[in-house]
Amino acid sequence: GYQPTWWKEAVVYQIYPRSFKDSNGDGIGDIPGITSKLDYLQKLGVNVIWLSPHYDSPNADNGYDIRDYRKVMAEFGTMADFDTMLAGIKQRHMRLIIDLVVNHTSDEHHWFVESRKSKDNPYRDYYFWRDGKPGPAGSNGKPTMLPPNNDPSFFSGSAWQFDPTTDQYYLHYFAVKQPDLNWDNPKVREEVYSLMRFWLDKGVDGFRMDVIPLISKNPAFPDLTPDQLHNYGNAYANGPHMHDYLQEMNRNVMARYDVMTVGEALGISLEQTPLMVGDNRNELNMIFNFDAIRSNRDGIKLKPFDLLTLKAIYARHAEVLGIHSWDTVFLSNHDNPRIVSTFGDDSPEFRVTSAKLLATMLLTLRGTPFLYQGDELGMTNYPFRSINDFDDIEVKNAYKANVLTGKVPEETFITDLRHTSRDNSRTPMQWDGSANGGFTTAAKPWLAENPNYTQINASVEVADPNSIYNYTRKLIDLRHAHRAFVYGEYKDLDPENKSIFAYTRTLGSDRYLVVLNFSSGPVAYTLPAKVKVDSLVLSNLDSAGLVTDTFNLAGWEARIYKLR
Ligand code: ISL
Ligand code: CA
Repeated sequence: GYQPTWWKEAVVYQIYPRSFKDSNGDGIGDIPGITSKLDYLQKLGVNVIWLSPHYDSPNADNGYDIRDYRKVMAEFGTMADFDTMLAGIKQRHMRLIIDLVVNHTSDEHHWFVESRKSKDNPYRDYYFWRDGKPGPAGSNGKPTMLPPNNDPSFFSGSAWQFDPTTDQYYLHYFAVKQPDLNWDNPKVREEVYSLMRFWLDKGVDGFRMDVIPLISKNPAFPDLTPDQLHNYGNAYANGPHMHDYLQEMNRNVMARYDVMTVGEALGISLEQTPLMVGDNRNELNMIFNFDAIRSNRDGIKLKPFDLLTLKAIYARHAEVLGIHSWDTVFLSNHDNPRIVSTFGDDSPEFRVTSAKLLATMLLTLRGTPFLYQGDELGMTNYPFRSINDFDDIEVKNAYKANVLTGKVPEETFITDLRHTSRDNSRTPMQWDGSANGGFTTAAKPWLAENPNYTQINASVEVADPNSIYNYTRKLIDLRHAHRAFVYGEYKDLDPENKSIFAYTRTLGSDRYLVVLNFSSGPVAYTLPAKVKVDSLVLSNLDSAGLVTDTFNLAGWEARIYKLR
């Protein structure tokens, strides 16, 4: 069976600090704000917090562009504030993992400021600098300059930026202000390991590693083929030394501490996953695969949700990862729209029930569950109307590249982004019914609060025994109380059923059944003859008391049974 460890048994809660809680009235969430809400998190029952970047940053990409890895972002507070927060987390028997963003830095990081100065600067090789390619002759008869290759940036345009100081281009897979670090330089790797130790020595319990599969590049930078251009994330991932560097990092850093690591595995297939997280690989503990969370997406367009596809993904995970590779379960984060609006039904009729069903699934599937802030309240997507309502650099750049050039009609663009924009999940937490949802005392938060905060907020939900918050709390208790939900074998009872997701988790004689109606209409579901129900453990509707072999499930009903 599995080797038990704390991070397998954890329930993780992601905090996006900018949007969590503002303590000083400047409209921006901050670290003292987080500290003031630790009791709320402890009561919910989560035991690991993943904090999105809290480091000094000019915020081209909300902190995913780091200027100083050893400093706290001034808007978020001071190092003393961080230490107080960490102590408060430990006092409550919770743990903290922080975001490690080391595929790239900010262009304002001291290393890059030096690097761009001259070709022989000692920091030149910390980044990728290349000559351009001569293009066709321009209007003045002289050849124009083209980027070194055709790599696109995730945030629109070329991944190469020309820098007139030395007449060369530098690589940036993300924004122009996020130059990629050159991991082939051993000095860069030592710098990274050293900054990791700096935070671990303070007592943090591990890292979520941003776009970690991109750290190793082919230094020849060949052009991508038309096929590769279709999914350039896959082409960028899994470079020639990725596994060497992760193993080196593990030897130099992780092996010396009791830590949890989770890699954001952009571009890694399920088949490649055991090579990163296998228990004899000494690389990472677990990764985020994007197969499930993007199963109803086609770029920025939403595709209809298909339960069969989702079930097939979870079945394949169990098969491919087996008992030697640990998994994650998540359907939301700061890069994706709200879970209930995307995988549930956020209409007034079904928002509460479907949000509870999704929580039931996340907290009973195999793998460490990750909840995103506000999911426990059933927070929804934001009603974006115009480009001015957005903040995200990904949206702004795509608008320039696609709408302003006439390639995509404005209305189509806004409609798509209303469903898929990252800003949907970045609107501030809805703490209570007062102005700006109690997030800030400023007249205006950095990003508008969802106007539905008057109904959907923590103060109402903590007090209501039937709220999504209190239901999530019960689920977390249940997962912590029964190891079958953590280490139990997973079996999908009816993979071909289009509206019902029914599965068992079995650890020795401890057996549970989870039945989820992924549709808004009533469905009758008959259990396979050999599955014998003992008693109802938890349900998101109170109609579910009866124990029979045929369940009459209401729309979005979810039930957990103990089996005989
Ligand atoms: O969210 C995406 C598209 O909508 C992804 O392409 C995303 O950019 C990708 O998963 C990488 O995400 C991570 O690195 C980015 C940062 O903007 C994201 O917030 C972060 O999660 C660059 O650091
Ligand atoms: Ca603040």
